[in-house]
Amino acid sequence: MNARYYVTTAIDYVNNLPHLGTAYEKIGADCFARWHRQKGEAVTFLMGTDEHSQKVVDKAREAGQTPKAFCDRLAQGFEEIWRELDLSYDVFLRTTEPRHFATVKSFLEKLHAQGDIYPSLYKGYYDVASESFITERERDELVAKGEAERVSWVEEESWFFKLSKYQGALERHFASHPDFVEPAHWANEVRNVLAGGLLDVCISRRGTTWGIPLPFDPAVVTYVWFDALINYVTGAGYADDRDRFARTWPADCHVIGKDISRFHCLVWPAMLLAAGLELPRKVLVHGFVYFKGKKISKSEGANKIYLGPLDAARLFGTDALRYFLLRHVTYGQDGNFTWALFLDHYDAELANELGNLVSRVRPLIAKEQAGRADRPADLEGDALDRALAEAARSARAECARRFDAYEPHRAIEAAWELVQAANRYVDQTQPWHLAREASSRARLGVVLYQLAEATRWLALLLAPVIPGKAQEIWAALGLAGDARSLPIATLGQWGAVEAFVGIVRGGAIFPRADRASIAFDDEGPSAPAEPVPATKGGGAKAAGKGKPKAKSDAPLPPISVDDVGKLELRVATITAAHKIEGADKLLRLELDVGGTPRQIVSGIAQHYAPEALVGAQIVVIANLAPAVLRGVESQGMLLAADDGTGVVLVQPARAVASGARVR
Ligand code: ME8
Repeated sequence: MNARYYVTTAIDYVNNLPHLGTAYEKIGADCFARWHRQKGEAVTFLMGTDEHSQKVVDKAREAGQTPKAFCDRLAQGFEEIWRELDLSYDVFLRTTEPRHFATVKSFLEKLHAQGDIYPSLYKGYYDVASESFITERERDELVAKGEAERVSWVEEESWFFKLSKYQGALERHFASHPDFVEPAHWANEVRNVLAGGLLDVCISRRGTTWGIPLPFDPAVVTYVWFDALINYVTGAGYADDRDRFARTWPADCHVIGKDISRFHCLVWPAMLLAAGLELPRKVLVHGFVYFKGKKISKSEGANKIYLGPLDAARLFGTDALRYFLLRHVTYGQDGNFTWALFLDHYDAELANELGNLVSRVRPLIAKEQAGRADRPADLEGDALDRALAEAARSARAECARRFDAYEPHRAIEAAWELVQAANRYVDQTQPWHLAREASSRARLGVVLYQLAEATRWLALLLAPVIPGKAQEIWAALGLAGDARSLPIATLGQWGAVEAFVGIVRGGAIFPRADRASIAFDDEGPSAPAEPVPATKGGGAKAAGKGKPKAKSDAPLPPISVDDVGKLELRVATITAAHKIEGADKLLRLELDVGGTPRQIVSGIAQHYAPEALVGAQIVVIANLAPAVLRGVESQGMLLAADDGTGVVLVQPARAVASGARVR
């Protein structure tokens, strides 16, 4: 068995905050890292940010910031979102860190000294969106798609890496390592590119200071991809901890998206060969997640169909989102997210199957056996009992096989066989009937123990996928330790636990989704558009594409007094106000609305400084269904007026008690 395991994700460009697609990649890698930790391996899980892109320079200029200040803000936003998604990375690397500069410098010096880097004129196209030097044909394709503005003509004295020199070595590596790139269809694609012959690649950019200077020509900086790929060795300790590097490198698995496979499967291995380092054991290519069949991209994200990964996670729990993506996007293929799909699977599988199992087992043990389930002497004495134990053993073996094979969707399906077997067992044994007769109490004891045992197995089998809920289930069974860090071997034999004790009734682990409380339209939860009345002309734009109606000053049709009665308007006192990372117009306000704290997100950032708002009283619509704006839940909406000269909060004329009703 491999005693160590090093897994990496692509490092994200920081031109915008993460979206559902980038989150999907990290959740997959996190699942693999957690699985290998469960197996008892010493895992290093690396993530990070790719900061030396041209887009950062452009975006920072727009924001009136230095590129570094811009990156600092975004990198922090990335980490906050990753933590919310329960990503268990061990190292987070930013390419602007000194340890990375040191690694890149040492790579460049070695390759230059041995003649693998040489000067020449680059004459060709550059695509800013993908940060790639592109061919004339690729440029024509972008022009045909109406995306000509992405491309610029570049003619500059540059430095080239002798990629072509490694053609033969790469061919031999692919031939002798059939599993180097997976799934197979991606390996074929890369092999075809290789068969077409590799050309040397430009690795420098002139005319900018944003990047890592070439040690042998400090007037130019390293091309962002050459810099970014090296992150995988920096993250293993190449520059700052050689012992750790020796223990960690080579990577066992680079997890990447399908659009960047050539860089990872051809350019990067050639760079490593040139540097005299071992090649990664595997490049695992995943498909794209689309939202309602459309591509989600960061540049689009900000104002078009942005679906922050936290929209689903915040509303239904991080684990619900992780579960959906890992089970319902076949690994290696493209997948689709719609709210309808997500909610249907949430209800059918998490609430009605897994959640229901726990909700059946716990109260019965709490009520009928004072929270205890003791291992019976005749465990597996009955055909039904044996079938359940057998289902657990095969789920465990199959989960292991599928996680090892990077097929999380199949691992979850295997665990689900056990969920369904356990629910069937409840139906067949009818424990609530057994509880009625004194003569069947012994049988009840066996049945409830078997069910607790099946649930225990499920908690650990599913811990790489739904770590938080796995621990909730584990604790609900009165078990010690943390399911998120226990080895899978903790399961032991079927019946390893002598007694489950301290089981209480508890609430639902996955409460059914309350669809009525959130107005979904499959363009994201229909958040209240930013509650700033429209300024003339600007309102429609501010309301955003795809949102139902632009705000307008036109009079509205009359409403009845009953309609007015549906609005719960209350006075609120602002207790704190914060800017929201990456959203120039939004503030997050913490409110006291008569005792219950709540928060709202409001589009008043350009009109009020956060510190000036603390202590102010405002009027809020308190019964508005919650919505998520830029990943932050808004529990209501404030009232504000706009007469064209600016936005003014509607406020009571004198101090009133927080929570007072406004009629
Ligand atoms: O490519 N679905 O960064 P990035 C699934 N900085 N995955 C997606 C996706 C989607 N809709 N959209 C993007 C870069 N991705 C470089 C990587 S690594 C040395 C440098 C994936 O922010 C994408 O394929 O554009 C990539 O693996 C990752 O998200 C980061 O994309």
